[in-house]
Amino acid sequence: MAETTLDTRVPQTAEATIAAIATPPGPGGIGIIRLSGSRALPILSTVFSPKCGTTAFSSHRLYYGWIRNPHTGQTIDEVMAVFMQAPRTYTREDVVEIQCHGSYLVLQDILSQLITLGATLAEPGEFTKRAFLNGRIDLTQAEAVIELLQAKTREGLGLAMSQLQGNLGAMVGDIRSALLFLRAIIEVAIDFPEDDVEIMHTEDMGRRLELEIIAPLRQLIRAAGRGRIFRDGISVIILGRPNVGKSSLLNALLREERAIVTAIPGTTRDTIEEFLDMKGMPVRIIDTAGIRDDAEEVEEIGIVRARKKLAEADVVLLIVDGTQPPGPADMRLFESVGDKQILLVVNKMDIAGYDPAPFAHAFPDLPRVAVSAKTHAGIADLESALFAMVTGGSSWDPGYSCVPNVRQRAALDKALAAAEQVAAGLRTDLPPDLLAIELQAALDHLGDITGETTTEDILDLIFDQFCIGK
Ligand SMILES: Nc1nc2c(ncn2[C@@H]2O[C@H](COP(=O)(O)OP(=O)(O)OP(=O)(O)O)[C@@H](O)[C@H]2O)c(=O)[nH]1
Ligand SMILES: [Mg+2]
Repeated sequence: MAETTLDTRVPQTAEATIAAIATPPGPGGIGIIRLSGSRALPILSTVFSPKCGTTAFSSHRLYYGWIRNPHTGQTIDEVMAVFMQAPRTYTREDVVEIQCHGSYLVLQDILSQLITLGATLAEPGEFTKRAFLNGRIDLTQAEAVIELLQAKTREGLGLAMSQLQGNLGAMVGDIRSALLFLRAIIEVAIDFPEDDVEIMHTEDMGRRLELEIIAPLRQLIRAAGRGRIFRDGISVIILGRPNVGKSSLLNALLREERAIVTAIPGTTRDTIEEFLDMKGMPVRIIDTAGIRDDAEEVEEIGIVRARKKLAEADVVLLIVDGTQPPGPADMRLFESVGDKQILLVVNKMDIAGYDPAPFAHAFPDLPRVAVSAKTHAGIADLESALFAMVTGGSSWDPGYSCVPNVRQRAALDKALAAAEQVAAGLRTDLPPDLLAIELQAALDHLGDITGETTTEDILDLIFDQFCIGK
C-alpha cells in the first residue's frame, strides 16, 4: 500500500489544477468558486477582466471586474476575484477565488468556463487533501475541518477548532518524540551488545515510558470516551403506551409544538425525529407510536418502526402516566427495552391524584423523574438526569482541548498496547531487538493519527466525508 511520508512531501504544483463551487447549492447572496494548482492564475487571466485593467495580479488582493466567455466575449457575471500565490494559501498551491452572484446557474456557467480552460472538477475534500499532502496541516487538522463543518453544538465546534489548531497533533507529536528517544537508546544497545556501558538504566527507561508515553496515551483515550457524546451526540427514544404523553414530552423538550398531541390514543403513527442541543450535547430525540397489542394496521407499522429505532438508541425515556397504576403493558414495554439505559419518566404530575409511588415500587432499579409535559414542571430535572446518565455526571470541561475521534482512538488503543508490551519487556529483560519492534509498532500507530504513515485507502475514507469545494 502506498504510504505518504511527511519528510518527502513536496508541493504538488505539477498536479492538475482543480476547481469547484465552494458555497452550498441554492440561491444565496454570494457564490464562491475556488481554483487550486499551477494553472489557477493563467485561467483567471483568461476569463476575468478587472475594471482596473491590470494584467499582473498582486497576491492576496481583491479585484473587481467581469467574468467573460473568452471565445465569445459574452459577460457571464460581475465578480470580485482574488489570486493567492503559493505557498501562503489553503492548499499551499496557487489559489484563485471568484466571488460571484449566488445563483446556481451563474456558478455553473463560470465553473464550466474554468473546466474548458483546463481545470479539473475537484473531488470531495480535495482542497483539504492537498493542504495535507503538501504538509500545511496534519491529518488530525484535516479531520478537524470536517468536524468543524459538521459540528452541531458550540461545544462540538470548540473541539473541532482546538483540533484544527493542532493541539491533538502536538500532543501525539510529544509522545512520538519520547518514543523516538527510547528507540535511539535501544538501538545503541542493539549495535553495541558487548558494551557494558548502559546509557540509561532499564528502570529509568521504564519510568520515562510510563510518564511520557503510557500516561498521556491513557489520558487521551479517556478524553475520547467522554468527548464522543459531545462530538457525535446521542440518540434518545421516547417509548410508552398510547396516550401517556410521549408527543407532549417531545414538544416540551423542544419547547415548540412539533408533534400532534390529542386525547385520542394512537395519535402518533410514525416516528418523529428532532435534534436538540442539551447543555452542549447534540441529542437526536425520537417520538414513537404508542406501543400496544391491539393496534390497527397503520399504527402497527408505526410500532414496528418504533422497535427498529429502539435498536439504534443510546437511551430510552420510558414514559408512564402517573395518574394510573402501572399495568402489565408497562412491564412488557420495560422488558422489551433490553439492556439499554432507561430513564423512567412519570408524567402528568399536574393532575390531581397523581402518584408516582407505585412506579417506584414496580421499577425499583430505574432512575426516575416526575414531570408534567403539559406545564413543563420537572423538564429541567429530566434534562439534568439524562445528561448525568450519559456523561457519568461530568460536565463538559472546555479546558480539555484534545479529544480524539473514533479512528484516532483506535490507533491510540493500539499504540498503548504496544507501549505496555515495551514496559513489560523492560521488566523481564526482553532482548533489545524485540523491544525495538514494539516501540516501532507504537510509533507507527501514532503516525496513523497524524498522517505520517497513513495508508492511501484510509486517507480516501477520511476525505470522502467532505463536501465538494472544501
Ligand atoms: N394534564 C396533563 N395532560 C397531559 C400531559 N401530557 C400529556 N397530556 C395529555 O394526554 C393526551 C395524550 O398526549 P400525547 O402527547 O398525544 O400522548 P402520546 O403518548 O404521544 O399518545 P399517542 O401518540 O397516541 O401514543 C393529550 O390530551 C395531552 O394533552 C400532562 O403532563 N398533563
Ligand atoms: Mg404521540
